Amino acid sequence: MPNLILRPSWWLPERAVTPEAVVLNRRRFLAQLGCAGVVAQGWSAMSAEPPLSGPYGKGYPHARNKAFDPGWTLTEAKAATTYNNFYEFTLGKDVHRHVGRFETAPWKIELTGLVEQPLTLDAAELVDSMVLEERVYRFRCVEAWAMIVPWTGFPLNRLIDKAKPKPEARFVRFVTASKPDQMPGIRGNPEYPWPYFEGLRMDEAMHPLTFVAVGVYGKPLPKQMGAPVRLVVPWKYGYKSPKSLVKLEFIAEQPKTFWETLQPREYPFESNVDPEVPHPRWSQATERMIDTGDRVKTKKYNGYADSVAKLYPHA
Ligand SMILES: Nc1nc2c(c(=O)[nH]1)N[C@H]1C(S)=C(S)[C@@H](COP(=O)(O)O)O[C@H]1N2
Ligand SMILES: [Mo]
Repeated sequence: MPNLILRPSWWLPERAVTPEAVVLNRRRFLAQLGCAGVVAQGWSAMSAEPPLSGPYGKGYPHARNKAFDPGWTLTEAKAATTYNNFYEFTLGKDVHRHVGRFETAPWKIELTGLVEQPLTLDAAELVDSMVLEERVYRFRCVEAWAMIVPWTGFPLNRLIDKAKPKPEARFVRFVTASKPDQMPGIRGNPEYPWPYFEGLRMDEAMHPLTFVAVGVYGKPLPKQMGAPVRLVVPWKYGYKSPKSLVKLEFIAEQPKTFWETLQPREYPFESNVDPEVPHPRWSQATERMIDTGDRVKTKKYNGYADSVAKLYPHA
């Protein structure tokens, strides 16, 4: 029954289907009992630390931008790099175990469509050409989990400016990598409309919060988090932050998105974080921090209302 197969993992609220929080808390409990050594070994055995090689490793860590450093406690790097969504590899959270064959260099990114200056950029050259900064953002998945991570990168508007969009360009369509030989989830789930694709309004794409991440936790992005180049749109649900980008297409009409194609009622184009608008199958009023298991209140626009509410005057 295709409808069943097409159900995303968040068909159930993820807290109901994953024992992750319990596992993490149990580890802390064991550590308090004096089993810290065993615990640490467990962590390193599961380690997802990427090797610091390749063309994306220069200059780390980059200076943190004080304007985006509210002093929040960061999510543990181990949790953020081992609990991921990247369906091209697996529908499970252990993406880091499935990315071994994924080659992220060389890598091309194309800017095309309604622009004065169509461009095809080498990702390593692009990263080298940009002034990189670190920003601490909250990140909220529609599955009601959240994290606070330091991304390294640059505002998307600096990349868009290079292509000089025409006035008719009202939307940006983002297309991500499709490498079936390297991404086992693509062949494993042929019902999905690969490649993964997303979209933003032009004013959302140009907003200074909208960020192109090339690193996290002071290192180049690990493959499972979307190497070499991904989007981060902190006031929208996580699926609006496509990973491993290969194309930005400037267009006049609102594009369809990957999840909207599958479940339009559940994953509409705009998808701003809103505690008062429940997902059709669960509440969005609270969220679970992926490292501590703490449950906290969800904030409108994921806490970024002061910056972005003006984009949505009719909301
Ligand atoms: N290409 C691609 N990008 C993607 C996804 C995906 O499956 N494929 N999942 C999205 C979802 S649902 C979330 S919550 C975030 C997860 O980002 P993280 O694993 O770095 O936390 O990536 C988003 N970007
Ligand atoms: Mo998500």
